[in-house]
Amino acid sequence: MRIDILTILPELLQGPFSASIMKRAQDKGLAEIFVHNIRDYSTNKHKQVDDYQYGGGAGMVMSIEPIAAVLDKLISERKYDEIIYMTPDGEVLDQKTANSFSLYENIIILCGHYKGVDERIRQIYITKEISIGSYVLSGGELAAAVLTDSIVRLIPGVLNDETSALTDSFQDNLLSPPVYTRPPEFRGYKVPEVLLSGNFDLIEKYRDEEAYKRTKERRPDLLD
Ligand code: 6GU
Repeated sequence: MRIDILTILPELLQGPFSASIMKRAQDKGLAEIFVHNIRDYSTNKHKQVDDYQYGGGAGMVMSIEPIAAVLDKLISERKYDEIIYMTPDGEVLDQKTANSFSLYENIIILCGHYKGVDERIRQIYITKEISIGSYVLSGGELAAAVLTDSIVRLIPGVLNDETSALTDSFQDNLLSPPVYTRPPEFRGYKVPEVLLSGNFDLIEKYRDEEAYKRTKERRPDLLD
């Protein structure tokens, strides 16, 4: 899968993709992530990428032309399954959306800043608008990294048995059960007996029950 990310702050996106699972996915050739600096496409002599908003009011708006220039170049090179705009007024990301995006061949992710992008970019190019929750971030970059991580880990071959996505929280609309490792007792707190029993039927039953209990207590909305 190929993911092209458009941003005015490429340095914000270097860390998240250079370690752990996202790095492994790229090293294995299962994901290709390209970060494009929108500023490189500005024809303005000051490399300006934003401007005052029509109608007045505080806050700058990201200009059409440099964004359109990157998008036109990418679109002319290959077919994209989705052109996603990261914005707090988008559809809130969930596991179902991540699952469906992970089946795509090529996607573009546009990161917004300031007051956002000129509305016509959204009208002309954008096929999906995604938010990562009901709070405001300074820009779309961290949200784009979250979205990319949620997708890349689902690409077949990225995770091994130990990190399998099948047992993730949310994959079956349930939160994960509690987990333990050695020692069997710490400051009087004991690992539940059943997990030490070696009886895998009982262990599976315990985990199913705990997952359900936890979901009912913390996220009853997932059970609806
Ligand atoms: Cl996608 N962008 C920004 N700037 N803030 C957000 C967000 C996105 N999702 C939640 N908050």
